[in-house]
Amino acid sequence: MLYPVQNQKRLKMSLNGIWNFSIVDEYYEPKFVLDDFILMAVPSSYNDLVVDKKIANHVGLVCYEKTFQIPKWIHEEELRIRIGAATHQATVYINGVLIGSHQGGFLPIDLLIPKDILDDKNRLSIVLDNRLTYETLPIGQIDMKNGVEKQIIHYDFANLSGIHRDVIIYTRPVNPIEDIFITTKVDEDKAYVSYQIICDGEIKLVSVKDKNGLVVGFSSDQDGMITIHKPHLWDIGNGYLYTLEVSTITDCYEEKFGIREIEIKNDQLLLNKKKIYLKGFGMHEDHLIIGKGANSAHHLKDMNLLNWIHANSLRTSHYPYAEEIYDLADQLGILIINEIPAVGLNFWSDVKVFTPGRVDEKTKQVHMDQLTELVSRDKNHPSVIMYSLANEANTHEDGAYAYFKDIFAHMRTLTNLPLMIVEWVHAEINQVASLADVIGLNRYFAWYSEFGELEVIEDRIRKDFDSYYKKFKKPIILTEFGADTIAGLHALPSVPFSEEFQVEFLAQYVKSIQDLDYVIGEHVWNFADFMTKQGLTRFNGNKKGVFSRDRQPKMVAHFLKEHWKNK
Ligand code: BDP
Repeated sequence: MLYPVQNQKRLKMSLNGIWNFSIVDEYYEPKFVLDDFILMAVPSSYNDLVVDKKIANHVGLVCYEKTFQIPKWIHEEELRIRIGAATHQATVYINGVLIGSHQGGFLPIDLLIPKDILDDKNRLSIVLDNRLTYETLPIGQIDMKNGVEKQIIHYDFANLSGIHRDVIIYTRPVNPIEDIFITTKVDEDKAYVSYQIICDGEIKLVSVKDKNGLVVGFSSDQDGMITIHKPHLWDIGNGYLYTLEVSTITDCYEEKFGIREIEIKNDQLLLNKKKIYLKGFGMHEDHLIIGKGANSAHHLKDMNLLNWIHANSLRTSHYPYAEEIYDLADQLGILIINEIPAVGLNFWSDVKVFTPGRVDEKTKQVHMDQLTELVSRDKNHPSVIMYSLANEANTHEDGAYAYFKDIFAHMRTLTNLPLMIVEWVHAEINQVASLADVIGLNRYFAWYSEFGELEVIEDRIRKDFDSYYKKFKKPIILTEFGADTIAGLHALPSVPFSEEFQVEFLAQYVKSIQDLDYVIGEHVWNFADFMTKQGLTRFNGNKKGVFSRDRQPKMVAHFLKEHWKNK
């Protein structure tokens, strides 16, 4: 799938802005104009924009509506609509006619607009259903309470809902370039750029241009290989990008790519044959007011903060992020572990998760479909160095291995990049981690267990990590460690929740892993405070951020900046 662009052959129009919005019932079909609506911003979550709790906490269906016109001079071209992401199921109608639907709130919806349903003025209706079940990712359950549907979720971020990414109408010419696949290989002072162009039209020229627009190689084959002499490698902090320019008789498209090699060798992570260590965060798409809405200024600010703190990487916990994040990471040389929303696959109780009727064959199919869509979307981003196939699933259950065996096998047909699974269970009972190339461990000693006892951390971590390494012989990333911290709360001596305690807590963790050779990275939980469902252990959200929700540093940010400076 190619991202919509505007160029000499393609036109794109943004439908972002203010839409009409209403809660609707189960049987709603947008036959007529919404007559009872409020105004809503797109892209954004609707939850924090409104003042009405009923809307903010709504579980079920809503309708977004907007009118648009298409210039009469668009004749031959195909018309498409693309919604970057909408939670979690989106059904799209134009002038009351259904044109398609999509399940999965963190990946794009791309649909053909049949021209014969268009009028001079058109009404676009997008009906969203934010309910999560065993046949969605993330999974969830719906419960009835006093005649009202309640969403049960087993993961720790708010089910912020809405049209979260750009809505675009775009054209493609006759015989469009459907897709471009690029892989690169480095051999001494040469790079081989293999490409495949999916297109029915005749290819005129395929050229590779360097950062300055100079042609460094070309071909006229549909599938081929272009050799680049003395290539500039894509690297951390140096996101050197080439462009593959394709022109056919009817179409043209420019796809950016980087030349870099990722490898796991002798328990180390290699970038361009050099050992690297991941420093960074598990993050969330989560901001004041706009919630999970994509916003260029927020994206860039987050990248600038990563750079300031000397981080080199992030995990898209716990779902694929907006494409712009990957574009920025490509340009800035930031590494991304790309995670699918397989989160909540454990109930923090003895209840079995991997069993028929819960997480079963149907869930597995959804999981696989989303992986296919994810790789299709992100395959050419040099910043993506690894995929994470689940976060904290109950991998000790008997059903888990059969489930994940198929998930990993499927993913290996889609990508050659290393695959990771992020674990909470202990090594002895883990039945799944052998399938992964890299194991992520989320650990909260001195927080969820032995609360406040900083002195236990080192011993617990070492024993736990060593047992993982001994059993699985795979490199490990400390994918989560953190303590809730109220910005501005100070205490000497420190107490949990104070900024001083967060510094001491993180310092203990990084010290515990510093001489474990098989540890290939540390990602603090979390980059910034974020919204969760309300609960006794959540004071208006999760406060484990190194930055506050409005992106101001807590004390610990300065500690990490210093710690990562020369690491
Ligand atoms: C881990 C989860 C993460 C939570 C974190 C926490 O992976 O999503 O936010 O714990 O409790 O279990 O802060």
